[in-house]
Amino acid sequence: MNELPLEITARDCKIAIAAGEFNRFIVQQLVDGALDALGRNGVPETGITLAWVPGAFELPLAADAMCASGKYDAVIALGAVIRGGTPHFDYVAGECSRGLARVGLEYKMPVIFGVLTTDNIDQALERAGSGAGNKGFDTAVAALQMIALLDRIRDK
Ligand code: INI
Repeated sequence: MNELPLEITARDCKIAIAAGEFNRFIVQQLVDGALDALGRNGVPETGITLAWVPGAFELPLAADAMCASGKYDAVIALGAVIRGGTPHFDYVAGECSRGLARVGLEYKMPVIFGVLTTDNIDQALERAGSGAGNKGFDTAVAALQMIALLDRIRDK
């Protein structure tokens, strides 16, 4: 059996982060978590591009442009969609997740889903805490793991 484990390999990675400005007090913590994880894993600041978009609904288009540019090894999409009793939630969260999945498959690149979809602000804050309790941190690790895995599968 040829098993390909989850791993992070040392190579010069270029990472793009698209972040939704809506609920920025939460999303900023996700961005900070992602930057922390990238730094700890040896990605230099010069290898990271951070772009803000108005809200989660705009993340797929930004991710599409980032993938199309050919400049990055992975795209991390960060946002916070909070239900708050409005049907808007379902449209924004649904289109955002569908769009991001489509972009990743279309460009055959890791497009990592770091969008919190919660019922309330407290649940979102819980997932935007420090260290491993931070979804932004986890998404950056996932991005690096997917880069390493695709390198192995594609024999790079
Ligand atoms: N955008 C979010 O990122 N989170 C939300 O919770 C949210 N809600 O609840 O409305 C939200 N709406 C804005 C949306 O993403 C677009 O930016 C806007 O509709 C313009 O296209």
